[in-house]
Amino acid sequence: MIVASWTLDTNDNGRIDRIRVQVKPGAALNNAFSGFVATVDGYTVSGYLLVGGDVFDITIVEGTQEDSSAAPKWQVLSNSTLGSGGSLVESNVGTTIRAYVPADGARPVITFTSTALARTRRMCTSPSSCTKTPPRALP
Ligand SMILES: [Ca+2]
Repeated sequence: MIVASWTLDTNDNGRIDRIRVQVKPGAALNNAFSGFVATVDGYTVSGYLLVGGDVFDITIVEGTQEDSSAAPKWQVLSNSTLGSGGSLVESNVGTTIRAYVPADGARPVITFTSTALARTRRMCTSPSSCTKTPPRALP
C-alpha cells in the first residue's frame, strides 16, 4: 500500500521535519493514528498527520545541523488502525522488517548567500563617495 516517501523541510530552514508518505493513489485513509507507530532512523518522531486521502506525514524533531539531503530509513513498527477500505497500511510483522528510504524532497538551503543577496552592494572610489543615499537610477 505504501508506494513512495520523501523528506520535507516545511519551514525551509535546511533541516528536514517530515517524511511524507504516499499510499496507493486513490486510497481514502481513515486518519486513525492511535494504533500506528513509525520510527525514523536518527530522528525522534513527534507525530502523524493526514495530508490527503492517500498521503500522510510522519513529523520528526529537526536535527541540530542542516540535513536537507538526509534520507533516513523509516519503518512502521506496528499498525492496528491506519488504513483504507478495510486494509491496513502495512507494518513490520514478526521478524519481517519493511524499511523504506525516502527520496530527497527537501530543498537545499544555501545558508550564507541569502543575507548577502539582501544587501545592496556599491563600489566606492573614496570614503566620501560612499553615502547612505540610495543609488540613483541610471538615465
Ligand atoms: Ca525544517
